[in-house]
Amino acid sequence: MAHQTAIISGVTGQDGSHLADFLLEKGYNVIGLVRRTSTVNFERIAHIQDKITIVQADLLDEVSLIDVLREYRPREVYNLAAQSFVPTSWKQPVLTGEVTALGVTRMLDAIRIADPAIRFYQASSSEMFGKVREVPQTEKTPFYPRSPYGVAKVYGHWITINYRESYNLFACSGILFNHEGPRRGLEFVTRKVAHSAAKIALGLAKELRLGNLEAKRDWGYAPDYVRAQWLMLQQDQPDDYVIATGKEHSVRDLCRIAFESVDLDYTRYVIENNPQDLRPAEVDHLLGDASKARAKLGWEPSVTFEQMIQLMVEADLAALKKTYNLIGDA
Ligand code: NAP
Ligand code: F7E
Repeated sequence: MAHQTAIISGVTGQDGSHLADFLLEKGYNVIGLVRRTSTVNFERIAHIQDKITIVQADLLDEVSLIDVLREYRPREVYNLAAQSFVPTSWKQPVLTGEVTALGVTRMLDAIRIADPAIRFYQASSSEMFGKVREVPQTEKTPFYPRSPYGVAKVYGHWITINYRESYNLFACSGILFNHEGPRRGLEFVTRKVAHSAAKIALGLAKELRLGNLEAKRDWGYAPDYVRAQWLMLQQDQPDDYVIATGKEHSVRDLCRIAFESVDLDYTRYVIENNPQDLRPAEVDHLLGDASKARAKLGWEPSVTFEQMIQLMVEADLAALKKTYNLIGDA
């Protein structure tokens, strides 16, 4: 496996940066695609910037994808790029569709044109289950997306299957439930809570405004989930897999655990049902069944929800102390 080439779209994102770490460890030559921005946003890949090749390409521009595939001739392409924040998908539904839905077709067409032997991973999402039709959700559960993001991901999922069946591509779709860690964007609820708990513990903030505290998610640890992405592309046959922990927690549980980790009572700081953080249509409850991935990929999660939240709060405490030049414990 030494010196295989892999291309990652979305390498500046949470998963892209973890996948780049993982593939470098495996000896891959890693090519990371970045879209052009007026200022660089390489925070998550700063530690590996000299070990990977960064190339400009955009999911909105198919020629840029074809060119990069022709130039670097990868064995594997991981399509992690997306407009991935659910609330933004109501504010920018067309942009979300262009990137998160049609972007998948552009990448699949680029592969078909440049080299149909390339193995392809599509980042599908538990948001496709939305208003769930059964509990827990498996690869066979019907979809009922509840946001423009979820709808776009359903399109990306089915176009991946369609290109596999139409053109015999080695195309896999990973239906990943929420996964988090210290590199999670600040707007997602686990990081928002971890970061605020750390700020309040350090006396840098007084309150935390949130939306619906009763929503439940099956939250896992991002480095575990990128391992599953890689495993899917190492199989003899392309297939689709649910990746989840099989355990659910509410946003309220998340708050309690995060604040308890800094010896605080969340009820004194959290303001719930903040109108700006409520969604036009909510996904109340997601719980995944990853039996197929466990059996066929030998995949298992390695970090519990409680461990992950503590780890995230600790990482934010350390970063904030450094930023504000604070010394001593919180
Ligand atoms: P993320 O942190 O939001 O990263 C998204 C990445 O996509 C960023 O690198 C972003 O670049 C890039 N991107 C956005 N628009 C682009 C465009 N037009 N062309 C090229 N790149 C573009 O997301 P993540 O949490 O790592 O998730 C990775 C993938 O898995 C996404 O497809 C997401 O929808 C999906 N997913 C995530 C989860 C989860 O819980 N994390 C669960 C299921 C599925 P910039 O840095 O320039 O913005
Ligand atoms: O919300 C509730 C919110 O934004 C989780 C993306 O990676 O995972 C992610 O999507 C829950 C929702 O993630 C706040 O209403 C309450 O019920 O962290 P989130 P998400 O929408 O589940 C899926 C699998 C993806 O594919 C997506 O790309 O938490 N919630 N109060 C809040 N959420 C946010 N963001 N902020 C709040 O203040």
